[in-house]
This record gives sequence, structure tokens and C-alpha cells, in this order.
Amino acid sequence: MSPDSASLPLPPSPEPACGCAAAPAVPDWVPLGSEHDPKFACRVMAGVAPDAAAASHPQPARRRQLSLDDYTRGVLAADIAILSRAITLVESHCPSDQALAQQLLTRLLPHTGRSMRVGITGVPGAGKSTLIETLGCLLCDQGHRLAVLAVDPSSSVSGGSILGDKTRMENLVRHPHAYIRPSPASGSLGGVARKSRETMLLCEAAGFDVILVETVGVGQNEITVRSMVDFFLLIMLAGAGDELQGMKKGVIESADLLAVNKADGDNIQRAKLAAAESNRVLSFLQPATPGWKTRCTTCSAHLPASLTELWGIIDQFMLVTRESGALAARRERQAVEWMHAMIEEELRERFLRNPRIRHLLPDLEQQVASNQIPAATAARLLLAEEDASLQDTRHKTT
Ligand SMILES: Nc1nc2c(ncn2[C@@H]2O[C@H](COP(=O)(O)OP(=O)(O)OP(=O)(O)O)[C@@H](O)[C@H]2O)c(=O)[nH]1
Ligand SMILES: [Mg+2]
Repeated sequence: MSPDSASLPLPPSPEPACGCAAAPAVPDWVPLGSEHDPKFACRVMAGVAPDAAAASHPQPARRRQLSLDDYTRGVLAADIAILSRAITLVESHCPSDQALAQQLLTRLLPHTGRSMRVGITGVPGAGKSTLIETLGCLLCDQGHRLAVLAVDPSSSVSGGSILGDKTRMENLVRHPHAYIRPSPASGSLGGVARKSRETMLLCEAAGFDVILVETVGVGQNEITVRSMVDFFLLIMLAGAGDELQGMKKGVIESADLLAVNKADGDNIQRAKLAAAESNRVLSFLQPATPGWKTRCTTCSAHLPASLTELWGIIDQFMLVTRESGALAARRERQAVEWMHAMIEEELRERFLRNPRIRHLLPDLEQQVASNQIPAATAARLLLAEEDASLQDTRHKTT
């Protein structure tokens, strides 16, 4: 008890205002007669009848649970409310939701694959969202149905680019042919990317024929997005003439097109010079897609004609790779890689959920950190523990 509370006399018990319980029942642990003892800082209040509480805080009406058939029909009928709920289902961590989501995806799989899947990356502030807004409106006006997804695990911490997207895509948000879905609110990059990929499949089943995936160019992100799209666009800014030097070679090599953005006003000349410089560098690199020469162009969200031109290049890419079979081969490879990624993720999760591993892990981490045992030895010890635990489980079940 704090000295303050000891010195304060307790106020008299209030009269019950609701008229529901005249004298509240006193729990066993309250010393007898303590209501008037200033040394006992506890007061028992009258309860509130459930009806009265419900009346003052009306509960929101529970949404009807959707069946697998409801979800399937709704998504295929391009019902946006149901599509959004299906995406929420895919993003859910609850095992029963996950099982239903997988059944739904299995059903919808024959209706997927008919869109152009385009990934857009670039450093923060390169102008990706603004470009998507302008390009997206152009595409929707031409009759395309566009879904915009974002892969940005950092957004859960910073609110960062996703918050920006909401304001920077204000015209697109209102377009009846567009659907914008921010990235899942939390999770590891692997988890976020898995959900984005499944979201992409749902959008395809709902008839969206262009999917744009925006990601922030920080390390692993682009590589993950590259593994789920047909075409990968790297947005750059004209800098001091050595734009490509600060960028990871892997990112440039995985792009199908580089675009020096904000090529407007008095920046046009600098952007053109930067693009020429990038084209020189690109001539020494392996192209990301067989049969397609990666090049660098310029564009600006303020000049819609430059974006029409940019989309023309993407259209051309789809045509060429569809004919050559490179597109189909890429998608097949991506699906198989996806399966392997899923296996790795699931095995890792199961491993880390095992109570015996969880018990051993902190100590082994400590020993590895202080150089007492090699990391590989610790890993083997943990894997041996996992084997032993699996065997124990088998013995118990037989
Ligand atoms: N001059 C000019 N400014 C642009 C252009 N595109 C975007 N901007 C400005 O650049 C700033 C950043 O644009 P965003 O579209 O938010 O950039 P982003 O790449 O999506 O940024 P993150 O999502 O934070 O990674 C904004 O202030 C835009 O108004 C352009 O084509 N020309
Ligand atoms: Mg953005």
C-alpha cells in the first residue's frame, strides 16, 4: 500500500445508480468491516447488470461467416467485399482460416494466371506510388482492371510508404476498375511475401488483368518480389551520374527495365544522361530474362505520354516472352520455387515451435555468441534434439 493511500480516508460506498444490485457481495479476501478502514485501499463496487452494459455499448453486428462456396462464388464474381474478406482470410494466422484459405486457393487456381504481373521497385521516394497512380489511371481508362499490392514488411513498424500510398493514389483509389491492397500488417518478409503472392492469385481469380506489386528497394524485398512477377521494373533517380554504383548488382541484374524517373522540368537532361550511363553499364550485364534486352529509359508521372511509352515496353515484353515460352517457363519455375520456400518456412516454424527446442535454444545461442561452441555444432545439437523428440512422439503413438 502506498503511503498516500494509507493516509486517505475512503469515500463512502456510492449508492447503486443502476438499481441492479443494492449491496454488492463482498469477496472472501476482503477483511470484515474494511469498508471504513482507511488502511485498506480496496472498495467493492456494485456490478452493472449485463443488459444495461449492452445498452450503453451496443456490440457491432457480427459478420456472417462465409463458407468455402460463398468465398469461391464471390471472388469469381469479382465481388470486392468478398475478395477483401478472402484476402483477410489468406492473411490470417489462425489455423482454421489458413486451412480454409488453402481450400479456396486450390479451387481458384484454374482461374488464375491470366494477368500481367509487374513488380515495381526503387529507393524510397523514387516516385513509385505516384507513377502507379498515373499509370494505373491510364490503364483503367483503357479498360484494364488493375490490382495494386504492396510488399513492405517495414510498414507495420513505420507506417511508412503504405500510409503515403493511401494519399498518393487518391484518384486510383476511387477508380471503379482499381483495387488497392496495402501489405499485410505484420510479419516477416517471407510471411508478408507469401501472403502477397496468394493475394495476387485471388485478384487474378477476381478478373484483374494487371497486377502491380510495389516494393521498397531495401535488400531482400526485391528478390522476393522478383520471384512472383513476370516483369520487374526498377525506378531510379538521376543523381551525380553514378546512379548504379550504390545499387546492388543483383537488383539491377534482376530488372527487365530501368527507368530514370522525374524526368520533367529542368531535370529532363540529367535524367537522359543518367539513362545513357545506365545503358552503358547494362550492356555488360546478363539480362534477367532470356531473349529480352534490359534497357534504361526515362519517365515522369507528370508526363502521362512517358508512362504510355513505358507501358508499351512492358506490353512488348509480354508478347515476346509469351511467344518464346520464357514467360511460361518463368511461371513454372516460380511455382516450384514457391513450394520449396513454403516447405522451408513450415519446417522452420515447426522446429521453433517444438518445446524441447525452445528450451535449449537460448542457452545455445548464448554459447555461440560467446564463442564457446561453433554455430554448426549448436545447429546439429538442436537438430538431433528435434530427431529425438520426433522419435519419442512416434514411440508414444505406437
Ligand atoms: N517532379 C516529379 N516529382 C515526382 C514524380 N513522381 C513522384 N514525385 C514526387 O516524389 C515524392 C515521392 O513520391 P512517391 O511516389 O511517394 O515515392 P515512392 O517511391 O512511392 O516512395 P516510398 O513508397 O516511400 O518508397 C513525392 O513528393 C512526389 O510528389 C515525378 O514524376 N516528377
Ligand atoms: Mg510508395
